[in-house]
Amino acid sequence: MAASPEPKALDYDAIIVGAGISGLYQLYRLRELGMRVRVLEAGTGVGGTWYWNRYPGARFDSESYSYGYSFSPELLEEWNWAEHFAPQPETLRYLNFVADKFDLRRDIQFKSRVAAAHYREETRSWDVTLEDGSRFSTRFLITAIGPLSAPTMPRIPGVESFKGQSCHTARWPHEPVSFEGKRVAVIGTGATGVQTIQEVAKTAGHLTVFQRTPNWCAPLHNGKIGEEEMREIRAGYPEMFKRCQETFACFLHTPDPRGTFEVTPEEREAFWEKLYGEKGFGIWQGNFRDILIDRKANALISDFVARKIRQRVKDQAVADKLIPKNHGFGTRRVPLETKYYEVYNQPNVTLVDINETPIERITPTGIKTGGIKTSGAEYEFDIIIYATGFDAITGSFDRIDIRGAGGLKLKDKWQGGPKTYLGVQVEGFPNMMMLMGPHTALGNIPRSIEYNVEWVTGLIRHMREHGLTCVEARPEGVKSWTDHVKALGVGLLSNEVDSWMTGINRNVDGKQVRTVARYSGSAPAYRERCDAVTASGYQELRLA
Ligand code: NA7
Repeated sequence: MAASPEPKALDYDAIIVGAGISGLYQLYRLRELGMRVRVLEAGTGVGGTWYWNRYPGARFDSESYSYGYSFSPELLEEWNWAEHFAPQPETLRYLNFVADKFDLRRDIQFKSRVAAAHYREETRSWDVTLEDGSRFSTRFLITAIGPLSAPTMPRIPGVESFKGQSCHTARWPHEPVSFEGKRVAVIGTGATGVQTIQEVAKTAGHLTVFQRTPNWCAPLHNGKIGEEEMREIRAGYPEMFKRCQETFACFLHTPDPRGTFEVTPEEREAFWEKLYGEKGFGIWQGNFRDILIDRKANALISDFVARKIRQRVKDQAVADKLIPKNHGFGTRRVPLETKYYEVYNQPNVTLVDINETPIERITPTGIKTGGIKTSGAEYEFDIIIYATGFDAITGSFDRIDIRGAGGLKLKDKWQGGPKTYLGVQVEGFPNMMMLMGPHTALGNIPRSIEYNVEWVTGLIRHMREHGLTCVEARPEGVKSWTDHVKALGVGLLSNEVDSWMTGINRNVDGKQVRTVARYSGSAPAYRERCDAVTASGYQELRLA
């Protein structure tokens, strides 16, 4: 009798999809285990978010030094941040520096967009197919595809007909774009739109902003970092990273233990003035502990920020349009700004409220609005910028044909909202691990990424040490984590508001109903839960 043929060896031990902050670090860690790893990256370079989002004005809203990797003392020693909130080119340089320093590129395959990943039960492995048809097999499939990486264009008729230059902010060209003397439109006023608008307004001949929903923005207070200051920052790294581990969402800022009504009105006002004058997310993440759960507290802080907007914008009719009416401060992602509101005092900037005059269509020469309260208008533009956001959190998964055991599609599995185990695994999708997937702690993202990567690495190390080739979440583990994530969202004012954080995107079919796709508990609690799983020898998982 002929011996049965040797099963074909797998191409790789692990395939990581994406060479952004999480993919790069996961590659570094798995190499340490001596694994054969391949990173498949759609772009032509490393950087993920910071590779794609080259739009004018793109920068951190987290303090640069709190955003960099913390795992390598040498890296911390060698890299100097030039600004408190680094602009995109600096961050991209940083990530390239990391890739070079750790010689990561030799395991990264660029221009390789993953189209499909199918699990094979016989071999406990994944078959990964690129858009160009090439295929690879791997034991582990690790998604490092980012929660905000699937850009969405608005569903407005005529988008394709525009003859000028047009671009989504997350697909910005690599060549510089000049706005000098140009007629420019920006559609969208989220964190991206705000950064874009304040930059484009500096040079555009005329900038017209099309706003559907205003957001509550707060000052960034960026500044350069001098040599001496960088030395101080470096000396303080251990303490700073320790603090990031202790705060609610890994930022330098964490809620003040006091309630809004536990202080006098004067103390309250003074505290808010102080926060409004300080760098970064303090006013959002370091405010009184109840502003995001108590309606009255939230109304007061919203009123404070509204007064600031009124003071900064000269034309009160315009100020009124810029003040959100359908949600309170901090219940959506707070865009941080540098003279954003003052932009609307410039003669070369016009704000169009598309609730009053909705965009009817994009024309070959510009944008045509219709009128409800006032008559519509026809605008001519040289450039249209779409700052219209992303199919967030699950969108990057939906764009890949991911099928688990028995051919089950992940997209079908997640109908009605994602269901995960610790945000890392999905029942029925063995050996697939998600970095920054749904239901993980996001917050100051590189801090969360480092933890996520280390946890996944620990699990894989455990499997290799015990000769295990298959790991899968159990249904009861998924149910309990998903229920927990949902319970954490109860009572949060942000969960009563439409935004990418509640899974809403009016430009995507099936994303019209709010879902809980985001873990809203504290990062320390998340880590504690995951650490307990490790300590128990991963008993909650099905290992074979
Ligand atoms: P966001 O925050 O989702 O913002 C998208 C913006 O685009 C928002 O103002 C939308 O208005 C607007 N939008 C989307 N579709 C349309 C149409 N069809 N017409 C007019 N306006 C539209 O995305 P960002 O890129 O700014 O930020 C995403 C995250 O990336 C950010 O929170 C940071 O964490 C990094 P809407 O509010 O839906 O009325």
